[in-house]
Amino acid sequence: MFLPNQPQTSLAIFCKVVDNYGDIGICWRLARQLQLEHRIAVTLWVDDLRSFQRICPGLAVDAEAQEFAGVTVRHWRDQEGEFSTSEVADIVIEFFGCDIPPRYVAAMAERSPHPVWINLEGLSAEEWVEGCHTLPSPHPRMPLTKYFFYPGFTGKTGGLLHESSLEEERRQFQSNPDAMQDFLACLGVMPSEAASFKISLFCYPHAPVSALFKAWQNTDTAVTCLVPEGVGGEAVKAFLGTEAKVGIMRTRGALTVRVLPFVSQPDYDKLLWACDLNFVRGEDSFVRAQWADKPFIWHIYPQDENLHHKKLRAFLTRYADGLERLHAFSLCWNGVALEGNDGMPNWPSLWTQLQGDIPKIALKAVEWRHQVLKNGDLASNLVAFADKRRSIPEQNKV
Ligand code: TRH
Repeated sequence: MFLPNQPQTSLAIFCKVVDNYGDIGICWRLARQLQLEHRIAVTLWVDDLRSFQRICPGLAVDAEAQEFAGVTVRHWRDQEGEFSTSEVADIVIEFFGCDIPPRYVAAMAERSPHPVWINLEGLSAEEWVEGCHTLPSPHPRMPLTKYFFYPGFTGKTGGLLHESSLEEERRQFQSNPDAMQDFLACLGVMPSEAASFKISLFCYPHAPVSALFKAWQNTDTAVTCLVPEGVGGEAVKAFLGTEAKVGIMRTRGALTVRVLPFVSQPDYDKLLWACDLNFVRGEDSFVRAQWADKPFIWHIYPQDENLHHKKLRAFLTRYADGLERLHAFSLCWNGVALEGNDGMPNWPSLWTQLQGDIPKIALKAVEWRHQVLKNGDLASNLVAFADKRRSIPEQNKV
């Protein structure tokens, strides 16, 4: 909550890029929203500026500190930094339980009042999340308590990242065919491709892309698949018959595949809004697809012992209830064998059935967005939680 006569709240986010772009994608989105909508002075500590620059083209990769879009971005080089209590923020967020520098934690313990310390966890639709959301975890040696904060799909979680201007921006864009056509044209998409059934493809390397391309190639509906450079690996290269560089495209049968550049996050939203079906992955693009009012297929981030299959099923149970064909297609896309059918998936049939349900799935997409937004957005819920903790006198804090 921002009150004009109060000193500006400070907040630090520590982000360790595990791999890919989701960690920094989520932290960057959160940092910008906290600064813009909650007037919080945000410092974002990131270890891998090169990954960051991929989704934020204007960022310098060799700067120790830089101001970018109202956020102070600090290069988190190692665990050796020295920190004074005055450098410690009012609210400290560690993303995905990354280990923040020990001397920063020590300064947190010396600072009065102690900062609100939050561990922002990954997104899951599993039931257990509700029981863990905002649980306190007292530090074993210092007078500090860390709180677990879980994003989620219900009112008993922290909700999902969603900027207050997003709906209006999307509505304006989707109600303006010229704007959509111009946007796609800027990415090199030809009018004939823009007029076809457009699919954006963002998945992990192990996705069964070749099999799906074959199914799309042999249908009677013209399909244009827009794939960011570096995604879809060998399958895209094989279809194109050459290196999958930006601007390369090829048509075989009913399928045209075009390689796009990796674009900024706001432009990636526009791509999702302009397409008819979106294949997304991980966490952030998965959430952005849920705000696009378009059907989407999720490629979940793989985990050992197929732990991710449980997460996938938990989400499909909530989202694809009554949409059996979406459910079946999503399981096969993630390598989960369908009940009683442990052979290779029949992609032409899976695609034909999914295609037949697109109108129904599109209606569900709109309904789902309204349902999830009722829980409030992650940034606002997190600020409200932190404000509540800060209003409790030190001696009464857990
Ligand atoms: O890149 P990811 O696979 O990141 C993953 C997941 O977040 C996963 O949950 C996490 O455990 C793992 O990292 C370590 O997928 P994700 O989450 O969709 O993040 C991609 C980001 O890239 C997202 O913010 C959207 C952004 N993006 C662009 O900005 N421009 C683009 O052109 C594309 C394709 C993506």
